[in-house]
Amino acid sequence: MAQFQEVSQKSTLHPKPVGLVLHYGTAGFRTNAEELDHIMFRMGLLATLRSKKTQATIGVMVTASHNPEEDNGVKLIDPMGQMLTPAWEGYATQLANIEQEELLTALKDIVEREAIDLIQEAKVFVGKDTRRSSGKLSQAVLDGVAALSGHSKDYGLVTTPQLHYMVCCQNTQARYGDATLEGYYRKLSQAFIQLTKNVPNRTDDQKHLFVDGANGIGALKVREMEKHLKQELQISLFNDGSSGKLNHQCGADFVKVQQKAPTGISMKAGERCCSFDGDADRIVYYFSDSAGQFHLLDGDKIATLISTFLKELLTQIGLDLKIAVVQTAYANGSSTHYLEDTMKVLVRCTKTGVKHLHHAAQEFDIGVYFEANGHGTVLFSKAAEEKIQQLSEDSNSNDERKRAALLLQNTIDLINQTVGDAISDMLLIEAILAIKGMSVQQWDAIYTNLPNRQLKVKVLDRRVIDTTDAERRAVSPAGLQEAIDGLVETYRQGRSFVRPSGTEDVVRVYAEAETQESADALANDVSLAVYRLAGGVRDEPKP
Ligand code: NG1
Ligand code: ZN
Repeated sequence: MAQFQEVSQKSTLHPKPVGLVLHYGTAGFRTNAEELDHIMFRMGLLATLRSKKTQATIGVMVTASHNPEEDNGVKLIDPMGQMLTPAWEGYATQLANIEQEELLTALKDIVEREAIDLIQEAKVFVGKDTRRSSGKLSQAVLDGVAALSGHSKDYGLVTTPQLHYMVCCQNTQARYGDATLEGYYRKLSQAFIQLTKNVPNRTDDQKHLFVDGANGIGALKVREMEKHLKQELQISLFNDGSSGKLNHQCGADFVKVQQKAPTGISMKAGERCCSFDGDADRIVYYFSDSAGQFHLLDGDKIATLISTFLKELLTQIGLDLKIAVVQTAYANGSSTHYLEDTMKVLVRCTKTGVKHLHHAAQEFDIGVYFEANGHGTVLFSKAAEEKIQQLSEDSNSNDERKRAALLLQNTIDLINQTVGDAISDMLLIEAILAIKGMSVQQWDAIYTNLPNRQLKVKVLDRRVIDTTDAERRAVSPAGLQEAIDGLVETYRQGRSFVRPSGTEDVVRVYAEAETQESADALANDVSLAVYRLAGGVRDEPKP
């Protein structure tokens, strides 16, 4: 095929290190940046094929999210701004691992299997984070697109959710918004200002927020956004990338895992703070109390705040829409109890990985999904959006109903429904706290987290662990689940599960219990069971 001649030539400029094998994992490809040039070129090729197949614009984001600066990675974005369909993840892995001389055959194979018309035009949007390696790697993506005569648009430095948003805007003929950064800032800031404009007596303290930008792209973009917020939100930005290292001792992942404030932020007791991760698709909040104790408000607390707010508005407008919260097994047991028993909200549990949560959330009129680590958003069904819009325009409805419908309407505009978005989530949380007149301490006090612990165990081959029931139970290796059940029974309010990580070569162990000592002990006991029954390597886990 003539179209492949250029691929043949150009691919020699992006050679694959012989023998290197990588998988399109939970969050695309991710590894040391030195090993990624060929992957980027090939993902440019794949995105072009995907664009021809779907007859729509596809996105390619160059980022390694919360990983260290030396790493990089790439994620593909499907037409509606969602993550690449799992059916094509297999092609991505195939293409990534094929040796140089087999590349054309592999491409032809995809073209045939998917019945792709190569004459079809293709368009690919490309974005990158602030890593040193991102410029060169995103150029390799652009080379891949060009090699198959696709058109590309290079957005340069953008957050991951901003690129998802652009792709969705482009493919909905701007019904979702304008596919420009300016359009993104305008849509979100207008919604935020509308939501907060009638809140009485907001003090400067209430308008003030500390933001840890993880020394990454989110810091740059929050600065750009700030101008549009007209002082309705006053941001003190830390870890803005001017001196510190990306994700080093800062960012959402650091704060969540270490359960402590990032370096570089000077916060006084009671002040509201939040941290983004390295590509600004995750956010967590926190504060320290007057006794100096650190309080984390993670994805579970965020989902609780948002779903409570939405449920109250639905009650006010009298719309019977089905709302649900989607979590993973990592959600704190207290959050699940609170949502189900007190809030009477439906809760669903899915496997780890945003695509699973996103998919499950699509089944409801309103699906609020968050991973405990702070990645999440809210999805509204088309029917729900239409009903809410009708009510907000209905001249017969009473003031309270109309006000609630307008609030819901602006809430929909504020949310980036394509994917978790730290900037959009931050504005939504700030708006809800303002409207409810709620302090961060009151938000935190909605429920109390059960003490918990997460550990990692190194094993020879983590694939020996197979799980079921949304990863809450292990079906192999033999005897492991029975061992976990036996251990859990010995702790009050004990719960524990294990699963192979999708992003690191480890088995993750999670445990929660009535006290921190118990949670630590249970996590350690279960780690030991994994070590013994699932082929542990190196030293035995110790308390
Ligand atoms: P793995 O490594 O599969 O546990 C981690 C996070 C996920 C998700 C992905 C992608 C935990 C326990 N796991 O996955 O929630 O965010 O990274 O970034 O936080
Ligand atoms: Zn991220």
